Amino acid sequence: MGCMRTVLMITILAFGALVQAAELPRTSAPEGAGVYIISPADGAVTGREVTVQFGLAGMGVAPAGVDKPNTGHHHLLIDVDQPPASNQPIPADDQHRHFGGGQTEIMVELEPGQHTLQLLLGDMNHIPHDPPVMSERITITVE
Ligand SMILES: [Cu+2]
Repeated sequence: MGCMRTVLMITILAFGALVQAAELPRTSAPEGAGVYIISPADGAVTGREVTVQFGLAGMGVAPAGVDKPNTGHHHLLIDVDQPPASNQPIPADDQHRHFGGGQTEIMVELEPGQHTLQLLLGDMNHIPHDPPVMSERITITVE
């Protein structure tokens, strides 16, 4: 058991070094930039089809791949406990949804129960800005 833990620790340390070595250039975010969920409200009780409206202050929305200063595109993190690494492209899966078309409102279908929602802006390459532009994490109950 102790041995397994040591191996795990070494693996984690090695992975950390690898990630650092592969660090990608980041796009800086202007001071005071912020992203927030307009709707639903924190603590809201909703149906299974949830319309999420994205708010952005101090920056503009641009589709993925568009190189324009002080812009980015939205990513919705669903039930994500640990925000993704800030020096790597944001993963793309059911829990990390990309809106590379520049969408500012979307509809998601969620299973009944409690869910958390959080927004994270990404640059043209899907990498979080420096510093990351991330919203508060809200909790909703889907009935
Ligand atoms: Cu993206």
